[in-house]
Amino acid sequence: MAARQPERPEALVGLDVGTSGVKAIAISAEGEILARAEEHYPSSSPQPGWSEQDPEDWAGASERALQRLGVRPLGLGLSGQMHGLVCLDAGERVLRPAILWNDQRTAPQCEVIERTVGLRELIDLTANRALPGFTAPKLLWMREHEPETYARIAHVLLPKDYVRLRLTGTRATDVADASGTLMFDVRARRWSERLLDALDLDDAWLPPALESPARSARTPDGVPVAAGAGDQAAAALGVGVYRPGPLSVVLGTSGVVFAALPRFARDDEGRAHVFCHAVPGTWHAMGVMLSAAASLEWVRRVVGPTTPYETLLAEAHEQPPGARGVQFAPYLTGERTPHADPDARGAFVGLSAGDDRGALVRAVLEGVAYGLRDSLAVLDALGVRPERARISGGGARSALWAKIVASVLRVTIERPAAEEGSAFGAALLAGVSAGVHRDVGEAVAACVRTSETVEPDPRWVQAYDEGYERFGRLYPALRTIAGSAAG
Ligand code: XUL
Repeated sequence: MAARQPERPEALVGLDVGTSGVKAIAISAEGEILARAEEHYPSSSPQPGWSEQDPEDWAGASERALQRLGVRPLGLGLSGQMHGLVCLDAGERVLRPAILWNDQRTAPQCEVIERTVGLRELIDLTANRALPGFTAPKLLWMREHEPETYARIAHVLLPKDYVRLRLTGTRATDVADASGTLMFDVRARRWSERLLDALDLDDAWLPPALESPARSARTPDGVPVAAGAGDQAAAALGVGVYRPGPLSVVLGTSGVVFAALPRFARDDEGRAHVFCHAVPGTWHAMGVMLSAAASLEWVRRVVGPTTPYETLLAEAHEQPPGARGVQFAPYLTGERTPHADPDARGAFVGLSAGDDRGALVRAVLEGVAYGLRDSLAVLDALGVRPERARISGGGARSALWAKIVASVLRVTIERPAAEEGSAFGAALLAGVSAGVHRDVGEAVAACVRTSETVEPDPRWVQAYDEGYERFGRLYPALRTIAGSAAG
């Protein structure tokens, strides 16, 4: 007699469609991680500053990762890289490679948008200013540079929403992800007809925008699929930031400082992103730097491509705070918060003959932390004054980096027990959508735990206050030598 297959366990499943790959996790109703699977895919940069991916790669990788989990999903939640433009024709076929969040080609279109609509009016309508990573400027770029393809657009989707379409046949998005398109009235939580009219974009292209825990569709097997969230809102839920309290700090490819707001608020100059949060009826603000862990990856590639990260970080640990005066401007791929400048470029300054690899790596870790403090300063203008932060993202695994960030931001850092960030947040939304949890607050209370805290080092805080003051002079100085360092 054939041996009976063991029953596959029931689980809540979260899927994060990221930039380097997809991550799928399966958790129990109490937040225990039952299974995880990752699948990777390439990006391409057909011209300097461009960043594209094939949406079919996301769909294939998602299907494989979900399969590999080996569970019976009670619910599925989606999260993903934000702002990416996926264009489909009337037969729901992909028209061109997706243009991603870190693509910098649309600076001229952003200027046109802010001139046509008016900066104040734009911030009134969308709560944000036009930034090259956002979705609407990419549509304007296509209209100008690829008019034939543009003429065939019938549907516009965000990255994770294309995966939803492939898994369920349903076109839908959520209000948190829609907030990053620049076509969304963030205060009213719906597409902005006035903005779409002003830019002459067709509202028929856009899918319904649902609150994040709402049920958007079912898979052919009947599994309910939550609307989900952009990766930053999902990462915040995944570390328990669902209402005002601790910040969410992410040290991923990009670096993020994120705060749940007590009520809708916006920055009059649009320096902070103000988006809908993944908790119905609430908002959040965040600052986004484009190269956080990406800066560490870069310096490793340059100074020690075969050296393990642990070795480089140990060498950086040998350095005093302030890296003996070496400073790093982390603008390798332009910047968003607070400089909104796709042409900004990175630099090392203050080098001495005695400086070694450890000094360079330490300066990179510190330069990224100063960039995060710039974002925190922007949130401060909205009344955000946190004492604690929850940290996630690949860079958060470094104890040294966590301590530098705690000391530069002057906050106590709490490390979540589960490192999965966005995928974990997506699984919590799956729990609400499947009726396992009543609401997001209950899902967070049942599932999110912290494992350790990292306090600011009092001996480092002063060095970093001084270092931050000098860091503030770096970007304006680099601008004065535009064409070389500042691009
Ligand atoms: C958020 C943003 C990035 C991407 C990266 O505004 O652009 O965090 O979502 O995945």
